[in-house]
Amino acid sequence: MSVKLSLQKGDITKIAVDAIVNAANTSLLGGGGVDGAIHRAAGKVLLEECIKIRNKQGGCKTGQAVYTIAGNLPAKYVIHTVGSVWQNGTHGERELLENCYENTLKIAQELQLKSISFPNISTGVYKFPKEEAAEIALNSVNKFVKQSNNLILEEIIFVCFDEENFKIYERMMSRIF
Ligand code: AR6
Repeated sequence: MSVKLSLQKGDITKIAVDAIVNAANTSLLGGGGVDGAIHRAAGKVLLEECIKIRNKQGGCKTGQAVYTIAGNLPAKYVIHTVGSVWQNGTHGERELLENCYENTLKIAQELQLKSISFPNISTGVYKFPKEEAAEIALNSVNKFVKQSNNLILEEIIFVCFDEENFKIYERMMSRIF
């Protein structure tokens, strides 16, 4: 079965999928942006689960991913990944952002998830240029899907909160896929 890739504008906390992805930070203790919105909507169980992971492995490195249950969210799981902070592009920012998508999708496969939604990781507080971040997101997902035998995922949704990202994704998705 081939995977369906789609685009939505809005709030990722409202989407009922097997997993939503959180653009977290290395502390896993929550923050602003989409991270704050996810923690607020999920309730305190999310922070408690993140603290358990912190106690076990000391947070989450940039480009890596971990998962928790999703508390009050309509999703079943939250996969927390830490995007790269944009500096000037010479600090491995692109590769690290690519790793976020790849490592998140690996977890989704391990959990045998059928649907997942991604926010535009790193394009808020972390200031990654939006065009480049979108290209990396779409190319990484495309590469993962093409390389996987026995892909369990059936639907991947890119969720754009701001109009600028939405327009970029709209244009790029028709070109890449
Ligand atoms: N649903 C979907 N996307 C959203 C939502 C939402 N409810 N709210 C914001 N966005 P950011 P980053 C979009 O700053 O750049 C946090 O404090 C937003 O428009 O959330 O990876 C963490 O704790 C933007 O396009 O994440 C970290 O410290 C995108 O989400 C740091 O920010 C990402 O913006 C991570 O920075």
